[in-house]
Amino acid sequence: MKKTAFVAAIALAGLTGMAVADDHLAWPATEGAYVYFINLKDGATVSSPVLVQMGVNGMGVAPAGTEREGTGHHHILVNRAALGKGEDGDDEWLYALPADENHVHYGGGQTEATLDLPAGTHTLQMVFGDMNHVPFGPQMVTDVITITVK
Ligand SMILES: [Cu+2]
Repeated sequence: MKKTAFVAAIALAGLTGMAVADDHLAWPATEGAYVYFINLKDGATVSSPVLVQMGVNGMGVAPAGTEREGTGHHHILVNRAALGKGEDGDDEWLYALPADENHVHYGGGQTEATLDLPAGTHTLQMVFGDMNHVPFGPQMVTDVITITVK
């Protein structure tokens, strides 16, 4: 869907040094908005199921599919690298996030959830996405944190 246009936009941005256009998003992220883990810190030791409270400042939370500018929904990337070039070479920032054990969607508009994780260390990263599950961009993700499940 509109993939050619995205690729062209990237190529143009690369040539001009300008930011990639937002037209792959339903609407752009609100300037100054950000997401954050409310209750988890990098290096924390926790027990499973792991409670995750997800905060967003400057934008609203709405269920997936809700056409309301200035809103989006939370995702957690579990045990995967930060978004970038995917295995197929595509820019992962431009496409809807997959839904699997490494990409958990909170499309109901949840701001709190639990993750069942085995004992050991795990990485988590919050990603805020638009109504179509497309990440809003580097501004709307947290740092990757590492937690230890005891
Ligand atoms: Cu989603």
